[in-house]
Amino acid sequence: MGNSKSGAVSKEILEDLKMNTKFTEVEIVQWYENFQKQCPTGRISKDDFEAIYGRFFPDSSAQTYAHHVFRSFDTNDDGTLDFKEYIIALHLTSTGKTTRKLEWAFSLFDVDKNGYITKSEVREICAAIFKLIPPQEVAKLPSDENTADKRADKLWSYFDKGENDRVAEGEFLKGVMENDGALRLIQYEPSK
Ligand SMILES: [Ca+2]
Ligand SMILES: [Ca+2]
Repeated sequence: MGNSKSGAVSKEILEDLKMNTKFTEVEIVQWYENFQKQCPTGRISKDDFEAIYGRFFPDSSAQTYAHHVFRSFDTNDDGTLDFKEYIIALHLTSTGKTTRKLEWAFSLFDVDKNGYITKSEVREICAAIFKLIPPQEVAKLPSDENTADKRADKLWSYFDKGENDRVAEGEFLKGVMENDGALRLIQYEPSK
């Protein structure tokens, strides 16, 4: 029990984060201090997370997507993000086309966490992604991806599966790594 109020990030978490992210010790320590200031309880609730996320998408609705992102980061399923979950989240969403990022994308699409992605899960996440896209950008999308369902159909076609089949993690990673089109459709990056 002793030093739990010391305010420093624990050695165990520090080592773990240094190993699992590209962040340096100095960065991690700094973020921990910020995290503690903004979040004295040491936990981010789902509502807080959705509010933070929403600020990045002022012209669209980020709540549904943020809900799924939160679920994918809350790895211990306790309904809050602790510092470690938060930093892993930052890391995964700020890096490029890495295997870890794609593994995270898989967990985002695997809504019921059963280790497989179904077409209906793809539809659900595509609908959430679609709400992130401001209307003026939707108007410019190609005709085969300008609705959530069309986007889901197009993305699903890269995995070469039937409507009722399911996609395992390895198949998902392979499909996305081998097809830039699929990589583009699993995410939405604001255009500026
Ligand atoms: Ca958690
Ligand atoms: Ca699933």
